[in-house]
Amino acid sequence: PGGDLSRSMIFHDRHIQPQILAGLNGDNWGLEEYVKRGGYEALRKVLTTGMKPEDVIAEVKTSALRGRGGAGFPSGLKWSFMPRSLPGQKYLVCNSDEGEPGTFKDRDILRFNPHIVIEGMAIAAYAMGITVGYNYIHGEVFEIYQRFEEALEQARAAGFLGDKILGSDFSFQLHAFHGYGAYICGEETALLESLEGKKGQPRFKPPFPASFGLYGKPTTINNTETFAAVPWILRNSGQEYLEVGIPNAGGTKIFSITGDVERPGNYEVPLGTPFATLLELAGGMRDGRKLKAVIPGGSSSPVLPADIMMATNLDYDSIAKAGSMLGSGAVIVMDETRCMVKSLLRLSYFYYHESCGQCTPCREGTGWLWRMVHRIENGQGRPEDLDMLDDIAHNIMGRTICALGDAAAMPVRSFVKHFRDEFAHHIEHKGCVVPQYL
Ligand code: L3W
Ligand code: SF4
Repeated sequence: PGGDLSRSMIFHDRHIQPQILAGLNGDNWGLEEYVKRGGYEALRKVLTTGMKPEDVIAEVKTSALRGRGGAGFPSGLKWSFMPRSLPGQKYLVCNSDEGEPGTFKDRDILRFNPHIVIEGMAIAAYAMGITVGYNYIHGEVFEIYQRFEEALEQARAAGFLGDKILGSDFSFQLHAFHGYGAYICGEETALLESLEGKKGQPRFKPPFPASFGLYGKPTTINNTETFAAVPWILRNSGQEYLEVGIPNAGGTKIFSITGDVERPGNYEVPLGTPFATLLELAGGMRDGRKLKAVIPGGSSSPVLPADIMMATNLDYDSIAKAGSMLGSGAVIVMDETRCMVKSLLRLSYFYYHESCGQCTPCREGTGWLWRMVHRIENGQGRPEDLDMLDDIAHNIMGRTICALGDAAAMPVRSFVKHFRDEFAHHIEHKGCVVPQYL
């Protein structure tokens, strides 16, 4: 990893320790070391001190933990959707199909601290009355899958997974699943299709997985980092977790910072940390260059110009107010040497390539967007192209089965909105305003 895994920081005049990456050195991922760090204490507390499932859900609700995969949906609320008393099979699924350009936090959690995810999933399963779970791991990171399998074996051997965990009446069987490497399989319903052995294509929602999930059974899906937050909440308290972050968004968040910074990597900081602080932690701008723009939440989130970003805090509501999304916390930093047309060309090709092809606006529209940006980049743009780009993107949004359509459209609209002059210069002068691209 590029980042410092165990850094602590001062926030709101308090010393905040990382909750997920604390004490990791790259070699201490195993069970013994995890237990030495206080691992599985939360599960023991939940199962052996008479905590009821509804007490666990109440604690998670108090914590204001929000989904770390991109949507920021309140986790306690999601858990409460599970019809616990309904007879029949129910499933728990961890979405480790990390594929968002810029995001690489889940693979580091699984590589350096896999037991924290296992413990979080076991607690979640107890809270929702679930007996079977799967961790769907992105297909392009095979060694992470192997590591997780190893951690599962350790947990089973030590009695933290399997039948009658820690002598209680609670049993939970957890399995690892090696995904296929398609971006769309990170969309929760496509993931379920893929887990069932079918082609990974999104389903219509509703019904949500909470009622019709894996094999049509009630299923709760959370992101890897979301599960990893759970042991801290139960070991300490929901209230303490809430106080680490800000109201309506408790705890810390791992930000994957990349691009033109001195020290790219994963940084775990409290939600609500100013972007300027994260930039400083990452060593500032590379070679002392000037900040031009930031994509704050992975490639699906709208780009923001430097002045807006430097005045923004890293939490769901602040970034939404600034006109973008916290998303999965992938912060892509671009300096003054970056060409916005070329950058958008890369992004729009990605969505065109990854569209599953089920809906016409996404299948055709992503191709149109890419081809138009391509011609602007190659000096064949037309003056009317900028309005047309916005029009096509507008017509994709909200008209597709899953969020990939919006994710392809939003960057286009934001790049053209904030850097219109640069696009217009490309069209008029058939070249770039940025010196090295001339
Ligand atoms: C039951 C209801 N459940 C919502 C559940 C729903 C899901 C969660 C959030 O997209 C975003 C997307 C990407 N009854 C419910 C309900 N739920 N209402 O709550 O749902 P939703 O639809 O708001 O979001 P989503 O479909 O999960 C996720 C964006 O994240 N994104 C993607 C990141 C990619 C990665 C990665 O590669 N790892 O994280 C980044 O910004 O564009 O907007 O569970 O079932 N009434
Ligand atoms: Fe597939 Fe795109 Fe439709 Fe999603 S929006 S279902 S990726 S075609």
